[in-house]
Amino acid sequence: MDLGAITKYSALHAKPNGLILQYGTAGFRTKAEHLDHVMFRMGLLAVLRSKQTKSTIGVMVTASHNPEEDNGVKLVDPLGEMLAPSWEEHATCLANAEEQDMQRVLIDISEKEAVNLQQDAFVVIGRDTRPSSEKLSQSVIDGVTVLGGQFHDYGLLTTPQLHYMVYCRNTGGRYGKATIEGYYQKLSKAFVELTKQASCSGDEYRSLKVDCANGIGALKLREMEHYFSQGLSVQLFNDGSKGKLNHLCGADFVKSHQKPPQGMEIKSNERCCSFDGDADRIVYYYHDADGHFHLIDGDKIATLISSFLKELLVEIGESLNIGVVQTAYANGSSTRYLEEVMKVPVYCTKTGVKHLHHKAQEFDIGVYFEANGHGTALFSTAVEMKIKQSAEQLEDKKRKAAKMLENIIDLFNQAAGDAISDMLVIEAILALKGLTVQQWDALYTDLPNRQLKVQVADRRVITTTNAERQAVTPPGLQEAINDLVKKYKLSRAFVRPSGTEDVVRVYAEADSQESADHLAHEVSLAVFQLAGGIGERPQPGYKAAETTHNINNAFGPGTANEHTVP
Ligand code: 16G
Ligand code: MG
Repeated sequence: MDLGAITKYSALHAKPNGLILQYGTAGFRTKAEHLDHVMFRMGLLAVLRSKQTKSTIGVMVTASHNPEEDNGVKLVDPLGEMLAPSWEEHATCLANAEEQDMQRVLIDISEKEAVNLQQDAFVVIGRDTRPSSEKLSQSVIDGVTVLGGQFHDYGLLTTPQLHYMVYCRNTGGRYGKATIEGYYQKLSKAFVELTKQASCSGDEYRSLKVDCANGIGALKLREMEHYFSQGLSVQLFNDGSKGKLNHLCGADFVKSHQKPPQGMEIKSNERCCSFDGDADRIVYYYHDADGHFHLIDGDKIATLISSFLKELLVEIGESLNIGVVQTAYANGSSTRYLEEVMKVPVYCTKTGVKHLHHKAQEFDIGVYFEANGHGTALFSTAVEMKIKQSAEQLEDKKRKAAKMLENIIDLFNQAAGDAISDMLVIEAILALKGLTVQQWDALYTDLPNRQLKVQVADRRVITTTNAERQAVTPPGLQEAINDLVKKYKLSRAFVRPSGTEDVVRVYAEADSQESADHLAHEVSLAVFQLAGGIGERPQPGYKAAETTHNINNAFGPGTANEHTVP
């Protein structure tokens, strides 16, 4: 390590005084102007991680669904997964080190992690379309270079595309070619093969409106469109030519506001979807004949996908172990449908993609989705081999199903949840099953639910267990929630400190919207009283007229607590 050079270059990427940041569920995220030093330092850290794992490491510059002025960075581990937890701590430590402590912190990390500094390092970098991203990714490159690492800058990429590149590079090309064409070709080939077998070929099945959040998804979908146009025609909205990134559009907006994005005309029963700003989340929606808006969230996406996979396995005659992974935010109706109707086992993990991804790896086939639209399906190597063999050996009908499954496996981005890949999977399944968007939506009816936020002096006083479904501290809170839940039918409620905002989140679900609203309000009051609430006491406030059919995981804007659906 050339400590002199590190000190010299680090001073060119100086840390603002007093700024403390934490590597959270999705890396570092804050105002872009505060991130130059973090980018440089993450370049350094990526080199150490690469040396330690003897693998290519990814660095993605994005702040996903945050406003355009923000930015962020996250590191991608060798198999395309999120950075290991012990390294998240190193990232936080390094990002917050004062200039004079930089050398010591770097040496500490290298010693703790037994990094062989003589080892070569390779880092790949991607960025979203934010105005600040190009300069910030240059700072990452500075960090990589100072520590003697090699790099490849992919430039503009969606987050899941960068995960894909890392995965391809570290598996010797077995997963795919680590180029943007490689990605387009792999997914499009699988998609076109699949949709060729669909008997319904009317326009209704083959056209889709896509809201791209004015982000990177628009650029990449436009580049990719002609590869799969034989099977699907996409009409892009919020493509970045006019509007601001994530402003009044995108998956996060649609999900939390329960309404269509600005700039998209929707005719009744037209199938529409929204990506978020870095295209790793997707939700679907439509307007019914009466003009009512219907959201189809991650829970229903997981249901469609896992039901289809299960049906294929039955046709092939394989009894593989398939599991669906959700979080506590999954609507109770989706869990019941999967367990009782589809007979698929369902597991619950803490919020945050890495927890779901990790759990899904335990199955032959693991499908995971958060209600907010983050998710994908993972297939074990043994399953991939088995299905490949079956696609060649079995008799006709079974072979057809095996071939379909083989293509579906190729169509999923198994490195990370991916809006483009998920969209193509969903479109292929709808076409193959001849399902309209309404029929898909009608698989089950969501239980009415409500989310609120409560402000407390220190949200860390709330600790949870059982995948965030039960509060351990403060004392008495869980007992209070239990007593409140008993008052309503089909009810459930939980609270957890947010990992991205300084609030406590409250979720409640019950047999009617009125009951869900009451329960959420009462639980908010319990949090306010027992967990050190600050500001105005939570007020009751939902009127029937203000509710919508499918309030789910609505992390809308709001302060002390939310009373209206914005
Ligand atoms: C982050 C997570 C997302 C989770 C959300 C919860 C990743 C890539 N993203 O955006 O999965 O749903 O945080 O936010 O892991 P909250 O802790 O504020 O409720
Ligand atoms: Mg995102």
